[in-house]
Amino acid sequence: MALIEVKVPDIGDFDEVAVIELLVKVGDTVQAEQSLITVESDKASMEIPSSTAGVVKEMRVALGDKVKEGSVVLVVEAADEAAALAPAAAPASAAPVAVSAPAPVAAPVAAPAAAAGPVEVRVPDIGDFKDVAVIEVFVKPGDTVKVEQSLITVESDKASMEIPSSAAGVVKELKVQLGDKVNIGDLLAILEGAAGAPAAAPVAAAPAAVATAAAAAAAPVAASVSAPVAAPAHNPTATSALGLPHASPSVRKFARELGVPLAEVKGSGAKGRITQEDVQAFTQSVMAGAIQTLAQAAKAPAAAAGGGSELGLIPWPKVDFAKFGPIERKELSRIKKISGANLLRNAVMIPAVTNHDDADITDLEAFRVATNKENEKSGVKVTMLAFLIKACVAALKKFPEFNSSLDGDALVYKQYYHIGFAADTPNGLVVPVIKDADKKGVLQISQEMGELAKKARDGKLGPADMSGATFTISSLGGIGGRYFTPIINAPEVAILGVCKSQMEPVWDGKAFQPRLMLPLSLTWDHRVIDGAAAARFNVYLGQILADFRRVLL
Ligand code: CAO
Repeated sequence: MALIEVKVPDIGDFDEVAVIELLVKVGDTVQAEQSLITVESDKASMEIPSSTAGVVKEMRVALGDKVKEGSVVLVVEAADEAAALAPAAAPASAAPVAVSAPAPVAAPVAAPAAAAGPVEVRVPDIGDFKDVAVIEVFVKPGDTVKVEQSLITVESDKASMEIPSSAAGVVKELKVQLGDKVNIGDLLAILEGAAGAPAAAPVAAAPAAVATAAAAAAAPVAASVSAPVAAPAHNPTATSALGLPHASPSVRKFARELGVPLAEVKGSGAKGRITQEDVQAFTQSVMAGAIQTLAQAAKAPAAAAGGGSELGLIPWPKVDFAKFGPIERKELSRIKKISGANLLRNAVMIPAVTNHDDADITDLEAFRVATNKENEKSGVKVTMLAFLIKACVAALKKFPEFNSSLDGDALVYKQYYHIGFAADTPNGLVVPVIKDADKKGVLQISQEMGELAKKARDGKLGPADMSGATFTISSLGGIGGRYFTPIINAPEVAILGVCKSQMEPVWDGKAFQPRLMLPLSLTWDHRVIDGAAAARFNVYLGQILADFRRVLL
């Protein structure tokens, strides 16, 4: 087994570049062409691949080291003799990925020289890689650019580089936009008024050639081998003006996939370089901050009424309504302020979905009417809502996750069935709770509901009357409508909306029959419940309402 020194290949005529990432460590098995380290200049970064396959025996570079062509990166125990021979025979084969040996002399750049007319700026020879993506565009039509000023950044999965202008002038037309894929020779921009551009401008054919005209002219091939890395440090205006965040191509790619703006990420690496961990930490902090913001917005009643800046939204429109006609201004009731803040939090924080269905309550309504007739003297009116509460309890028992609450990463299954019902009062919406509905009959529930609804209307409900619900029903049946999308009453995970029943023709397989159909709208928390479970819940609820004997099964 031969020990092979893997060296930095020919990366152009620049002196030294900094090692900004170590991608392997001692003991790792590497493949030929696998990236070993990332190096970076002020204009570009690139990954240096291995010239051979084998096991890493020794690292010869550390973060922050400066390397140049010929510097030993690491020592590899070659996988086999053939592989061991390869790099010895051709060390330069490990040219930095994607920037191998572009030849500026071949670059099809229109020579701007001192031309006064339109000048075409094209993608220079950027090596043997194709279809690189434009990830940054620094100029726009109307901008005045100098020779060597960066126009765009392109990026492959292994390297990113800025493409400088080969001429000076005013950008008349920009021929690329973000996301475009470009290749050598593609037209980038048309410049006008290029008079005064340096006569030596053709050397800008390759990005590296911006180093110096004289140097490039003297040693064109070497100068352009690692074109972007060879880009000069003597273009500080462009760099600082652009303020590009320092990050390797893979980190840039990672950030782009997550939609993280690198400019806002604080780098923890050498000289503020952004690492993958920094991008991850940024994402986590943004998520945590967003959730906290939502919670704060929900807590503060004022946020419910306006603002929106807490959520990064545009401000609430401020309109002088009196301009359009007479108005009267009334403060929101205390209940409306409190319920508004809760509704906002629940609407924003719960990934809620609503399923709509119909239940055939023809027989149930006939039974309810008959029961009320029999009990006329008792003074207790049996309501449809009381039957719905009993039916829901049966469905909650069959589908226990609907009777649960989220607690961090756990689900708390409640073994009691306290059912809240939305009650409309002159001061706003309140939700009194029927406790232990599973242990009570429809008559008792009807009676308690009547009492609680009266207390609600009189503004006499206490906290105990409104706490502990495991599931809520919101019935608009006495009013009208077909379906609606109720908002879950957190920390519950589902709510049933009920609208007005009506006679409908229902096909029984032979003929249409007039049936009393009750519209149901079940809203559920998708973090806890799946769509199929919600559909099953509704179907089962409908079956029970159609025939309560099913509860006994
Ligand atoms: N379909 C058809 N008719 C219905 C019905 C339904 N689903 N539900 C009730 N009705 C009828 C009843 O038969 C009754 O008619 P009669 O007066 O002819 O007997 C009438 O509507 C009133 O019904 P009820 O006395 O049984 O009252 P209720 O149970 O429907 O409602 C309560 C009680 C407290 C829920 C109700 O007063 C209320 O506040 N509803 C509004 C709830 C609400 O605001 N929800 C929205 C929340 S989201 O903003």
